[in-house]
Amino acid sequence: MSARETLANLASVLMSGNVEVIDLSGRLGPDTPLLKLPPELAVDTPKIEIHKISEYDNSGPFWAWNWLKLGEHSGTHFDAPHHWITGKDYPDGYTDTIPVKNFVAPVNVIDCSAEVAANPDFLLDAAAVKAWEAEHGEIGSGEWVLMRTDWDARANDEAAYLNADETGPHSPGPTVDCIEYILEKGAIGWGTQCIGTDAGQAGGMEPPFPAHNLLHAANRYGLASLANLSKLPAKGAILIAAPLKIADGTGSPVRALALVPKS
Ligand code: 23J
Ligand code: MN
Repeated sequence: MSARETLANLASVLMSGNVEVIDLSGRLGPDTPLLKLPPELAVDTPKIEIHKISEYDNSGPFWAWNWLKLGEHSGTHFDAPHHWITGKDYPDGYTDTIPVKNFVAPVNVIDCSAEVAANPDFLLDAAAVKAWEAEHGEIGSGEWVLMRTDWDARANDEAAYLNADETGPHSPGPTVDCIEYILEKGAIGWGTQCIGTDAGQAGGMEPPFPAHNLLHAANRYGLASLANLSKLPAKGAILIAAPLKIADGTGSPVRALALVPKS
């Protein structure tokens, strides 16, 4: 089938509803959970603010609009390579220089929700990814790999979302060998449903924060605070996640979408 016919078929299945558009983003506002770094670092991303400019009033009789204050790494967001020191030298590693074709790609969804319900510190390792591939098929070059944990159920409660105690945050993520393995397979990026792409305890891994360290060293991308991964098949969906074209940006909130065949 020609590319033209394929796209015409996509248009018709979209219009018929036989391919659904699933919203993978959480709501972005003052109550969106934000990363808290250890206190010795002293600075965090600022709280999100939404300020009204006008709403059909003396400041603008016919129009409503707001201005925003927010960090790049707020809510459901994209991590660009320049975010991490290991990815600092890629000219195409900023939100405004990444090739746009990388914002649309097939997606593999690895369901870890049962493991995470039993253990919030659950780590997905390379052996588990290989076992998943044996069941569902290989991860292809240029594809996303997402870790489904259903952690988005906690997103309306920052304390539950961060899940921190005196030993630090407790949330699931990848092992070092997991990220090494998906990079070997040519994955375009790695995404999770937690505050960042790394596990809560990843600061103690070697290297620290392996998802950030290794993905961005390889000029690959991250997605964090994804929602609704329970609505995606293991394979067969297309992910659309485009960061704002922030000048020299290191990341951006995204409206992440998935095209999913209706079952
Ligand atoms: C800055 C420092 C450490 C981390 C992060 C940001 C993120 O998770 C992020 O949003 O990229 S772990
Ligand atoms: Mn980030």
